[in-house]
Amino acid sequence: MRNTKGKTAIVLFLLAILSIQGCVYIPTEVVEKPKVNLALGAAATASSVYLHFTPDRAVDGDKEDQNSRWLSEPGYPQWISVDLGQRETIHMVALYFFVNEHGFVYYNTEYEIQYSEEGTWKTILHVEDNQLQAPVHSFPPVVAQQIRILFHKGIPQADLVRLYELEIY
Ligand SMILES: [Ca+2]
Repeated sequence: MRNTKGKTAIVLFLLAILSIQGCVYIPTEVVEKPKVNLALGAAATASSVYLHFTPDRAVDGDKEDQNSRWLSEPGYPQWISVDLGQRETIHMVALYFFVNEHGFVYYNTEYEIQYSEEGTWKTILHVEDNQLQAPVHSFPPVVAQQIRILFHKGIPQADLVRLYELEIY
């Protein structure tokens, strides 16, 4: 009888430890798991570069510093391409267009999200009427290593591409 009580006490004690660990551990592991931005720090190239605003500045994770953006030369089309280093399954692209100190957004209205397959660019999504500073585009999963955004048009003030950041999920 005393042994049974002792075993019960030990089991309850272990359950208590497990439940405490569960309370502490599970929320950090399961809840709010951050999404992995595959473009972050990836190799980026572009159709053109204005001044020192190179395309790597659009994959550095900074969406606020005015120096942390890619600028193309004026005129369209323009593109930015990212090499993910290996084939990845992607289903989402987020863009962050430049906002000046007065809150004016220099956004592009028409662009294509593309991936490279056997040396050919294929279009995943053709966006024609964007009006957002930070559009997020979801699409059926695609397996790819090279992703490109091909810009066709912007608002009149966006005579060149001004892109703070490109994220790929
Ligand atoms: Ca940036």
